[in-house]
Amino acid sequence: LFFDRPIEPCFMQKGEEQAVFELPDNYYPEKYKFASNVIANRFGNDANKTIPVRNIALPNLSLPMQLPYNGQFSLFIPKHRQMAGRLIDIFMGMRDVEDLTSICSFCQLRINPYMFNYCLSVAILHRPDTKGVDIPTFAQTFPDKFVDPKVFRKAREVTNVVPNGSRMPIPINVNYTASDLEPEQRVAYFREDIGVNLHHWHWHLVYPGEAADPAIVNKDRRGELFYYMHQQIICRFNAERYCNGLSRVRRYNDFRQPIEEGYFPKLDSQVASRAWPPRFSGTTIRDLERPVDLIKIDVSQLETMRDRFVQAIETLSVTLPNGRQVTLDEETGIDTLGNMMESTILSPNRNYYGDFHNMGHVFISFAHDPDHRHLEQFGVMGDSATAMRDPVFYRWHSYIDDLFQLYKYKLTPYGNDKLDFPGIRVSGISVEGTAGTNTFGTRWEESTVELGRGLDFTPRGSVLAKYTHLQHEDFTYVIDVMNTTGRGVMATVRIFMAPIQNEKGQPLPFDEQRKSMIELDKFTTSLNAGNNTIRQRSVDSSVTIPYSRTFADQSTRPGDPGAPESAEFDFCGCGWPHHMLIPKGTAGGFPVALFVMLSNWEQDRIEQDLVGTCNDAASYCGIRDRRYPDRRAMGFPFDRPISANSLSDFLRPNMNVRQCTIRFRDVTLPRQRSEPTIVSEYDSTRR
Ligand code: CUO
Repeated sequence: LFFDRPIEPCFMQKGEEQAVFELPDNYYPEKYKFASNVIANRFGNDANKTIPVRNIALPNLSLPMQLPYNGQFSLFIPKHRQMAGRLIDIFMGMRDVEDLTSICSFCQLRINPYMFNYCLSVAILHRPDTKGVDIPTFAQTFPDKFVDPKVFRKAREVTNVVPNGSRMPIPINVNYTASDLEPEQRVAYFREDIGVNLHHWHWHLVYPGEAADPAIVNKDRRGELFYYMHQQIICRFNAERYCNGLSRVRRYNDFRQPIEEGYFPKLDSQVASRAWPPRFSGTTIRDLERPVDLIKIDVSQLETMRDRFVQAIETLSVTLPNGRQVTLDEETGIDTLGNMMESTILSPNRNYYGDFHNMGHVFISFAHDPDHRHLEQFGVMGDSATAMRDPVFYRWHSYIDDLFQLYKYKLTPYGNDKLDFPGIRVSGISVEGTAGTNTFGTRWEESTVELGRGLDFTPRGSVLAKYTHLQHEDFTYVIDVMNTTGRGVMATVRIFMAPIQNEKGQPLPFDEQRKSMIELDKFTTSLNAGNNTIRQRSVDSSVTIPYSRTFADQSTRPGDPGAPESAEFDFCGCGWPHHMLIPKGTAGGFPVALFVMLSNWEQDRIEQDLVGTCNDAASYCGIRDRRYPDRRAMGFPFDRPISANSLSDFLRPNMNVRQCTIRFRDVTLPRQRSEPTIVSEYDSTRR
């Protein structure tokens, strides 16, 4: 109930077995003092039973309650992070699930719904007694962060007029935020994709930067993963740009210059009853002084943070609060820098290095109202669920990535000891699929998403919406391997793709190409002595999660007919959306290099048990409660400079490359249900 209809009080909704919550008297806020009548009126006799909520000694909620109930919530704003940190703490500290339920039913009526949802999600993810509890995908609870608000007017009409069961899906507008006059619009299908934005929100949910309990933040290599996951987003975005005749994204590195790209999000917050503010083309970020958000910071401070960061890289050492210097070593340097840059509580010296990346988001998101004189909230860059919609997101993160690359350039290129796999030869690679040999086929696809949970104070039932997104035809990698070691061996297979040329058809210099490598898959395989043929399906990618998981619909549950196999699927919402695995390509065929490397698993392996964990999208998301499942640097072998002039010069016998083509067909097909997902009807009584 806490994830359904976020602003509709939990005691007005029916849960399992048609039951309703009965709160202790002191839990009802003033406006709901008449609540016992409400329950009777609303549910009459069909509420079979009431669930009494335990009356507990309420903790001090004054800090999280400072955020206005109908306001916005941003993880990038330090004050909001502190409030959330406190609330997470409270939720984590509850003795058992009954106490947690009790405090939640109190908070749900008083705490900002966005913050409440975030903190409860983090707590459920991390409490031992709530592992495996279902939470609906964020897009169902807050569809207002993902789709054109026109949908909600239609949905209200539909829920009030058309009986449940006869409702037709409502089309969601795509490509509605700008016209063809705006060149950036050509990649709006990527920026505004619901799955892409859900992935980003989920990543930041799984990897919070702040909590009173450091264990929630301190996950294996989380700083490095911050660098790598966002680096991959930039690679993917640049590839999409080349396919659409746009040059690679320009870094936003001069904070005194106007930001050329404007963005008009055309989103409404249903909680705040406000439109998300736009940013006009040519806006320059300004010094911020917003007492309401406890923000007072000058642009020059952002520059100072940047300079200190660069200095740390140049000297390969970090200054600690006590003045001591610590060396950035090859093994953990990137992880430290990731936490310093983001920043998180794991930053070695937050006072000195500041909060560079987060404050960049904040400066940009308040550029339209830096001193709050117009009483405006932040723009889409201020929220991890919406930031990727804005072209400036990629300009900012390109710069962030560039700074990380400064560090990577300091490292010595990998030697043969790291690159070779003696006795193993990759004799051939190819791609097979309906689009043809060595061809990736792409097109548009129409899928449905459930909105019913996100519609407060409307009649119950399913409301489906249709949205159009990129899709590729399924394919299989076929890799021929000769093993001359004379015995069986275990190998890690790494598969990357990179553009060969830019938007003008000019070949990419190798150093740029290796930094443009998109990870497509990584898996372990056993090789027999002699010849082997490895066949790996695109749907099994370690980067992506299936559509059904991106849009996890709780009305199918593990064990139900047509439900996903894994009993853990609810928590595994982090993962690149599978429909975005392959860039769009072009009608004439966009050439890409497909690269495969086999490395010695004995050198890559991490000893751990993976039973019952979400481990199928580990490349960008890691594995819940486990170590990152690969000992090598993320992005290996392309994360460091390479002393070769071309990809073919770089090749070792245990690697191979194949030129492939991405061919786009401008047709829209309904989703083919090769995997179980959408159910036609959403039934709020099933959990
Ligand atoms: Cu994910 Cu800037 O960190 O958005």
